[in-house]
Amino acid sequence: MNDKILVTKSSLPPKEEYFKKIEQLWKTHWLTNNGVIYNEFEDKLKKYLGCKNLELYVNGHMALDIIIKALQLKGEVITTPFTFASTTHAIVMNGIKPVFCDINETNYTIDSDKIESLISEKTTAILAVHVYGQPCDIKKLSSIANKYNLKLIFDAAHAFGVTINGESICNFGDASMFSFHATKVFNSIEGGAVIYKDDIYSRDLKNLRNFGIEGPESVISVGLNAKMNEFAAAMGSCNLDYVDKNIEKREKLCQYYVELLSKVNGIKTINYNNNKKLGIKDNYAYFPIVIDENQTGFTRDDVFKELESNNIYSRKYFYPLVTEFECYKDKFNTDSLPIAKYVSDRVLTLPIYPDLGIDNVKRICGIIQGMH
Ligand code: T4K
Repeated sequence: MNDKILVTKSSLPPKEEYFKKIEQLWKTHWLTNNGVIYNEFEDKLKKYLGCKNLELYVNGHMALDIIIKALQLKGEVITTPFTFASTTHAIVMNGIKPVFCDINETNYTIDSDKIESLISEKTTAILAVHVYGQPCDIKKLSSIANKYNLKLIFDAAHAFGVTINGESICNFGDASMFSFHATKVFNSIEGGAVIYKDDIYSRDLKNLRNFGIEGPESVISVGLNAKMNEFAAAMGSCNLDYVDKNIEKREKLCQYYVELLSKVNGIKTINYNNNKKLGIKDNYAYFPIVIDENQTGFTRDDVFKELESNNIYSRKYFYPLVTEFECYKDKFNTDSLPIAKYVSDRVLTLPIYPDLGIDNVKRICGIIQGMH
């Protein structure tokens, strides 16, 4: 039996580099709370991303939660049901009602043509997700946000390394969140960041992550503990040196996937060539396929099981839709989400990570082709 292949595998730097980076901690004993490595990592990231304002957090979810608090969102927030639990949980945990908008068929992000009809006097923001690292329709979303005086926030958990006409994807909207979780294109073991436009939010984005503490005798808000520690910052700092090379390796693998799967009628992949024409530089974070059973003669679940029987573990990101979670069922609007439902019922994300190897991609595609 071949070795187990999981949907992803964390990228790690050469261990000597990581050990060298953390060695100083045995001298300083300063392990968290605004440490030296943390500050160095923050600067390095700002340079890499070409952004003005950036704050680091313990993970992407807390970063998103703190954006919502710092920007003082309330009432209703328009968002996508085709995402990881985190996006909706962050909204609901802050006492806000999520209003779900359908997604588009092209890259599965929120359908910007369907947003305006969902805006009410209670709407305070649009929280869109660059799902799989695919950019939302930023131009249209920005113009809607401007027209109705709404905040525009991006859950960019999947989108590290993506650029549009050379500009990092995080530099659009009022604020964006990246996740640096172990499963991401770029990781700091666990971690996250917020990139934001207006300096006015700096104070809250900083103090909310540290119990609202501003000084030894000053607590100015009801904050959380969402600080990134030195070991995580060191991993992020080391991994950052390899992220571009890793994205190149991912690209090659995705090219093979696209080429081999284009031979199977009824399997849809992301249109990377079209993205290139639009000035988008992809990060190849996930490799989602959408399977139309009427054309292929087999379903998404058939492929999932066939791969599993070959020791290959794909994932159904993102099934079920958030609106179908037990905790949300019948609580929020679920009508008018036909594309999200269609995609969620048919999507499968295939294994992708830098050292997956072309032979494994060929094997995975061979198994799928053999089902045809
Ligand atoms: N917004 C969106 C749109 C997100 O997708 C996420 C996270 C967030 C917000 C929140 O960001 P964070 O707070 O997580 O920073 C995984 C990740 O845990 C999660 O970060 C990610 N999205 C989500 C899409 O995927 P699971 O429950 O599928 O993870 P798990 O443990 O099943 O791992 C998946 C595969 O990854 C494993 O089969 C093998 C590999 N893996 C996993 C771990 C934990 C590794 O190679 N190394 C590891 O250390 O959620």
